[in-house]
Amino acid sequence: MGLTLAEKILKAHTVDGVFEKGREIGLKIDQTLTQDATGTMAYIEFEAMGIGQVKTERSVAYIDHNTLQSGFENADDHRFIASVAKKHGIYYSRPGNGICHQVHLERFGAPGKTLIGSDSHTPTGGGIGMIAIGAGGLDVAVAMGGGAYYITYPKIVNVRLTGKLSPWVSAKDVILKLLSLLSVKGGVGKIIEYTGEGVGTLSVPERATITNMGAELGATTSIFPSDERTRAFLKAEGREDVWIPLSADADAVYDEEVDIDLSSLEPMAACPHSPDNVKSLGEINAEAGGRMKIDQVCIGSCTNSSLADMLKVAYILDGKTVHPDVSLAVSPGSKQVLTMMAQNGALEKILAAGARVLESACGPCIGMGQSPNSAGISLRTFNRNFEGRSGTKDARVYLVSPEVAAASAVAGYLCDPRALGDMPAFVLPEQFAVNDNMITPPADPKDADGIEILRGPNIKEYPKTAPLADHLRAECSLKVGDNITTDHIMPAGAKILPLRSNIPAISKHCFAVCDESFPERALALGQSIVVGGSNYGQGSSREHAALAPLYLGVKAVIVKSFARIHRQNLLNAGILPLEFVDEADYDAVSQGDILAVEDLRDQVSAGGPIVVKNLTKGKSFETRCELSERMRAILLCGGHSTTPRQI
Ligand code: MIC
Ligand code: SF4
Repeated sequence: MGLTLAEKILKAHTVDGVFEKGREIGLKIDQTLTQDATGTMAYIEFEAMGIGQVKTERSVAYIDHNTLQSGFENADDHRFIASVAKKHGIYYSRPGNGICHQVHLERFGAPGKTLIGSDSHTPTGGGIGMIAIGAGGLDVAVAMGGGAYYITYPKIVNVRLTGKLSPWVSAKDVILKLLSLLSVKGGVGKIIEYTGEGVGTLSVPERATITNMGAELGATTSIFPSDERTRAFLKAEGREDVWIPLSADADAVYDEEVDIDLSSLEPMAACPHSPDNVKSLGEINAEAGGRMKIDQVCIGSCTNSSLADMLKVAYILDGKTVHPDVSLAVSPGSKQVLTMMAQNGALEKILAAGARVLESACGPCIGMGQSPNSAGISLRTFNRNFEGRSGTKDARVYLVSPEVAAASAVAGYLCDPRALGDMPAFVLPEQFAVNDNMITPPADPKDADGIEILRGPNIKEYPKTAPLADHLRAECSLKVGDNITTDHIMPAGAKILPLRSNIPAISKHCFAVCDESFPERALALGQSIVVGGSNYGQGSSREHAALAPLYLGVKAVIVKSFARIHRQNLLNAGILPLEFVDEADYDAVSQGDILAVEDLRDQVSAGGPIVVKNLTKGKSFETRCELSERMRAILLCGGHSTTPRQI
């Protein structure tokens, strides 16, 4: 039986476990990446392992998230990460060089390789045929130390692309279509593999937009074949030598099939507050009484900030002025993109139209500035529109393509770019403006001992964990609903992100979006349990969404279902992740109920259902905690953090 492309790469990298569907497999990781908002913790964890030089083929530390330096904290973190990188064999991409996923695609990604990154949009690398997976910082630290990265052998979904995108319809519309079909939990436990003759019509940046936002499906990762278009992209980057052709076997067997005819797609938008709340522009305008007036447009982020995107934006803005009621921000994805825009005149057109050009970084996407006005309507080319993420609690964020964003910025309302008429061919240069002067190579290993790690006063230790107790008796300190994101659990934004290296301080903001009194209540209780609905923990890879609850004494989280990375982060932190066997039992638990689990260690070891008693209601219910032998051992001893050398 033939293999899918994803299976070929997974098989070639399986170093532990049995290569069978549904079983846990340990993967050899060729490359890692970190960014600064998750990186400090990851490197604190890496340092605790006592390993000298990283054992990967290539590890890169990017500075792209915490670039607004309104205090010493972010700059201190950058300095810390730079010093760790220099000492331990890690390449360091300096602030200003660009967003990790964009730069990694340009400068380091290679078909057939495995990559894990402490950021959920690491699957961007699937655009050039990598198996690129988002993970918690601790898992990335283990991989840097040469340890395997464990996943459950996923289901493989074949998304067959036929036809060709119509003018002004974009790669963003392909992934929005898929989100409308599969939803934000439709990809959990799955790899999305793209096949079919439509693949060849898409350039690498377009493919990367699609694999990037596969994260919003909850998928383990997404992948495109490596073909002549991949080769042309790598050649333009001066890296043709890493190109290899890769595709699925003709007789590959997939678990699910989805057909998308590219020619049938139209421009769409994901409406507030979820990336799968997808509607056509016509529907949205009709709901708004004809035309939806807008306040802000932001173009950029790791989803849509390539040169190809910026060329389209420049063309649409050429000779026009941004509507007087609209603020337009543009953040090119990398120094390379910005340089080429400066060289070919695209930047001048964008500036002349009145755009506010920002540095090449995550910026508004993570609430680092550019928060919209009160109840403002913001069109963004980003990948997430969760409530409050923009920094304005009552803002309404719509996710759109760069084409829709630019056309609307000029019109002042949500606008269909197809009204622009004929679309010129946007041709990418054969040679990109390669200049790696902002990527600092590590020191020679023989000089590593002499390199001092520069630790600022805001950088605190990893919180303490403890072996799993025999009995648990604790109050339900918070009950939340379905699709709770890590932006709910541990919000980001310009005010909170500088606390990423200081768990006691950042914990004060835990669950602030849902209930501002939670941190105080949880601390006062000493230990407690959180109850939630389905797809709990969707969104980012931030392990802070597990470490803050750990610090606040959360011992277990009981939900209908978990998102993959967050569940793993809870396990790594020694917090028990339980799922209701019968989802109806969710309704029978109230905040304030006292819950108890007896013989917890024995029940976890036995691997069967775990019985939770609701002492307040006088009822019991069953939960499940499916774990491999390896993970069970880790959980029993209190999570990965107490066993950092166990790799
Ligand atoms: C995000 O887009 O939510 C982030 C910020 O990039 C996160 C990582 C983080 O919280 O630092 C992610 O996607 O993993
Ligand atoms: Fe940065 Fe936004 Fe991409 Fe996250 S989604 S890596 S914040 S650009």
